Amino acid sequence: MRLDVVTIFPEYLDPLNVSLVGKARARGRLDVHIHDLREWTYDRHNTVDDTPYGGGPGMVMKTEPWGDALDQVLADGYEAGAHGPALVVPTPSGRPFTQALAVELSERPWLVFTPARYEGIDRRVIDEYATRLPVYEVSIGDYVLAGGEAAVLVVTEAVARLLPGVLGNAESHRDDSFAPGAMANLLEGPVYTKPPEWRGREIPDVLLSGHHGKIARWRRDEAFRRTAANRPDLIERCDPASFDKKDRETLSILGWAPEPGGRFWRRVEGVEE
Ligand code: JB8
Repeated sequence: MRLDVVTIFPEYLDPLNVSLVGKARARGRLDVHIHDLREWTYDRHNTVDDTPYGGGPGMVMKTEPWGDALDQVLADGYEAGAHGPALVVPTPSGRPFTQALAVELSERPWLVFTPARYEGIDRRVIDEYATRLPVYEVSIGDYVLAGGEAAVLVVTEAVARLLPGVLGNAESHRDDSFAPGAMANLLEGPVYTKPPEWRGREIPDVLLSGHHGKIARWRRDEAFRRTAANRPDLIERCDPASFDKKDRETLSILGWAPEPGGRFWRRVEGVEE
């Protein structure tokens, strides 16, 4: 896979040389090209922003540097033999970045990222390139960053670990909490390793029992406990047909009950029934 990133902070992308993504590059699975947007400015101050039409706070990134940069990045990529580019635009107004979208992006041969600063990029740039290639406007979560570079790191790591030959067998992704087909899309429970006692804290007995059935049951119960506490939306979204008798008991203890349609809702806390 080829990745291009156009940014006014190229150093922000230095972490792409490290760890899993760095290894994917070293192994030739990932071909990363970082570009400084200011190379496509022609005034003394290397201006990339201007005031917003219609007024309002902040600044907007100008059309011309982005247009010239993307034209050249695309031309150079095609020249180098790349094909099938898609544009990935981090923005708090984008569609949520999910594991399903990571899988979709990992199946593309070439991603071009355009992390912005200020109030974002003049809309005409996105509209122009959307006539030439697929555009993914993505948000990595419901909070506001100062710019899109950190989102590029997040998306790249989520995508790179899905590429063939990047993850070893030991760290295979079948069991990821959000992988399609993971344990009913529940969060994962706690994990433990040696030593068996640390600061007076022991390992749950069941994990030392060697009883694989009981271990699987315990892990599933713990997954429900955590999901109910941290992500009740995931329980409500679950197909109740995927719950067995013990799951229903666990959910009931945690305050959940099936509604007439079968989906589970949490009983309201602090209300005497
Ligand atoms: C300027 O929070 B975010 C995000 C925030 C941004 C830009 C891009 C993404 C550009 N602020 O996902």
